[in-house]
Amino acid sequence: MLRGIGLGAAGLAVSGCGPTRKAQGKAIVIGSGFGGAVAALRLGEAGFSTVVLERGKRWDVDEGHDTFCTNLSPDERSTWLSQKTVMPLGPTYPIKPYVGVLERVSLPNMHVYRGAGVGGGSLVYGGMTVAPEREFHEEIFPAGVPAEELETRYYPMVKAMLGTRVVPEDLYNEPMYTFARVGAAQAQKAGLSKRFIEQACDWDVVRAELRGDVPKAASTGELIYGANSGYKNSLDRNYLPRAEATGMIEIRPLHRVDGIRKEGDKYVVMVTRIDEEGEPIGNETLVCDYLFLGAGSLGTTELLLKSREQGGLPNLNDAVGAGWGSNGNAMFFRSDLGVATGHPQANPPVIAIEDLDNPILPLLVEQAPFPIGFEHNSLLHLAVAFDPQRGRLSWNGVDGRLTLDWPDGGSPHVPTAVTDFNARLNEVNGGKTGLVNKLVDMPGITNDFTYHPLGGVNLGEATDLFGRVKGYDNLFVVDGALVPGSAGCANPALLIAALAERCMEHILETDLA
Ligand code: FAE
Repeated sequence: MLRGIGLGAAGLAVSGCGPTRKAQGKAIVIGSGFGGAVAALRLGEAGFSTVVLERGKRWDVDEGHDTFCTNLSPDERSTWLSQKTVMPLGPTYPIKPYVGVLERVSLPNMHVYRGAGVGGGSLVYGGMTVAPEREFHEEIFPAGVPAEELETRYYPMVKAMLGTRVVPEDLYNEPMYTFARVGAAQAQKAGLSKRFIEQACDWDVVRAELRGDVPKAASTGELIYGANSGYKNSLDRNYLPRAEATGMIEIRPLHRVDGIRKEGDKYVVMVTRIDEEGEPIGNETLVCDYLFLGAGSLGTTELLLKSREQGGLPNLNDAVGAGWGSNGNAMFFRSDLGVATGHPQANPPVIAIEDLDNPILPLLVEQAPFPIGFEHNSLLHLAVAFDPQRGRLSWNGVDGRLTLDWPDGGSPHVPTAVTDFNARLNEVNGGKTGLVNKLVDMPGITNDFTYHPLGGVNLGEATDLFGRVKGYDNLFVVDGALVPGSAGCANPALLIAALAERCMEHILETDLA
């Protein structure tokens, strides 16, 4: 049975300044990343007229293949509303403020990178689709979130939608993956094993790049600012178009949510419409019966904390903001390897080195490319540590911004674990930590950043075991804010989407039935 269809049936109303429009629907989803896209599709399939509010713009790859800018020549399309480009490593460039795809949020002692646009983090992500180790899952989640349920039902569901596959052998053996093969061989020499990572990647497009049928992107290392060849199976190519195809979902880009208020049994959502320079061009006030937060770990936590402080959601409990983690991210080079690691170097990353018995912290060390246009005889790694460090996010009403308590210098455990890993690899292969030459100066281990912000509205603490926010009916969290600070030596997108699938299935069967 279809529910909530028809003009006015769903109780969405609009008021405010600037051009106004009449909106219909019963549910609102805030954000169009992994959690938001899953919620949108499942609401649409269930017949709920739903509006998805997304602060960023659409980034459709078309036949012009000029949707995104490149790593080596970044322009304003790279970065969310900033005077300069952002990147954890390497030079930055002046740009004019624009609603670009990648944002860096600088909190005390921690820079958080996140995507912006229709598709959220999937526009900028590496497509690495990794499930948490079973033993780590059990440490992270309360007993009512069984690993087995995710492994048997929801991970396969998400992987099928994202079209994940490990790198085909012909492509792995191309010169562009020399760095991955060198990394794997050096790990093996140190007694560690490599793992092929499933990728949300259309490998036929990568082959088309090599034939010259489409412009190069994967094969020249494009990833973090988007990919013009269309090799990435981002959410705007699977979940979101399928959601729109239900006829029940309207995605509104360039709609930034500023606050939420409970009024009677409805939710009032305050929205600012922005132009491509980020300037406000109108306000809207939307009203709905069911509200799904998918604005990401920082975005969702911020909206809840701010709305509590401003009186819109006074009943939120004290767990909101607690238990935030960086998923143990660290980036580092091993250089002076005395061996060619290849140029150009391709994305997406295809292998990881398992160091799960590291004496300090379990590590999954991903072999990333460093595509800077010349041979540099080094390897760039992204480590994902099973790190117990947690911080608390809070809303600073005086400055009107989110803040975080996080140790100066970052989590103390992660660099120690990485140093131990490096020592073992360098001992048998040669090489040193860091990369310094006349063109590049990147010493040491970088761990004052994360690509994987997690938590803030943790499952079982700020919500129940299905994302229902404690203190409120019909208010749900479906994104990375639910994950208690770590994805268990795994990149988090698969876990986030799988949890969203689980929450949506349960919520649709019970609360929205
Ligand atoms: P997310 O995807 O961030 O979506 C939130 C959406 O909400 C965004 O589109 C925002 O623009 C929007 N939004 C935020 N605030 C508002 C607001 N106030 N009003 C309206 N809209 C709003 O959240 N993960 C992997 O598993 N594998 C990888 O290979 C990988 N690589 C990555 C590489 C980079 C450079 C980065 C930055 C991240 C990477 N990640 C990867 C992490 C992954 O992208 C991230 O965990 C998920 O995207 C988080 O999903 P959420 O649904 O929580």
